[in-house]
Amino acid sequence: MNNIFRPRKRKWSICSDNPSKDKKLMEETVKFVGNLQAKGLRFALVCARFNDIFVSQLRNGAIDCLVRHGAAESDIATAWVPGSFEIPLVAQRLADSGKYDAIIALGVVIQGSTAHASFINAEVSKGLAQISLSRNLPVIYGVVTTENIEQAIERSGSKAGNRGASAAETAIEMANLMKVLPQATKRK
Ligand code: INI
Repeated sequence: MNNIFRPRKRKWSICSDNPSKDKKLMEETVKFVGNLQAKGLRFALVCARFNDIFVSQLRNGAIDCLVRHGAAESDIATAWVPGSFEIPLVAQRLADSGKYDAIIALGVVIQGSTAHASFINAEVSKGLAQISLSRNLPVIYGVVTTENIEQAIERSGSKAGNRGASAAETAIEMANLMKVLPQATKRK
C-alpha cells in the first residue's frame, strides 16, 4: 500500500528523543513578534453610539490601555458613528488617510427578538476584515456581540473584562508586528 494512504499507527503526536536539540533548533528559527510598546504609534477608534452606555466603557478601556502602554493621548483619535453597521465605512476612510498604525472598531450589538443584530454582525465583521486586508493595516474587531444586556455589562468592564482594552492591546501588538515583518514584495 502506498505510504500516504497507510493508516497511522499512533494516535498521539510523536515525542522527540532529543528535546534539548529540538529546543536549540526552535531558538534558531526566525521569529516575527510584535511588542506591546505603544509610544509613537497612532491609533483611531471608531465607536458606535448605539448602546453608548457600554461603548463608552469600551472606549475608556481602550484609551486607558493605549496610554498605559506608552501612547500619547494626542496620538489617539475617536470617530463616533450612529451604529455598528456604520463602523466599516468610517474605518475605511481613516485607514485611507494613512495617518494611523491601527484602527480599533468598538461597538455593542445586542441580539433582540429579530435577526437584525445578526445581519449587522455579519456585515461589520466582513467589512472590517476586508478593510484590514485591502489596506494592509491592522483593523481590530472590538465589537461586542451578545445575546443580552447582562453579557454586554460583563464584557464592558466587569466580570469578563473590558473588550475595548483587549482590542487595544491587540492593536498595539499588530501595529508593531507590521513594522517588523518583511515588506510585501515578490517571493525570492
Ligand atoms: N447598532 C448597534 O451598534 N448595536 C445594536 O445592538 C443595534 N441593534 O440591535 O439594532 C444597532 N443597530 C443600528 C445599526 O447599527 C445601524 O446604525 C442602523 O441600522 C442604520 O444603518
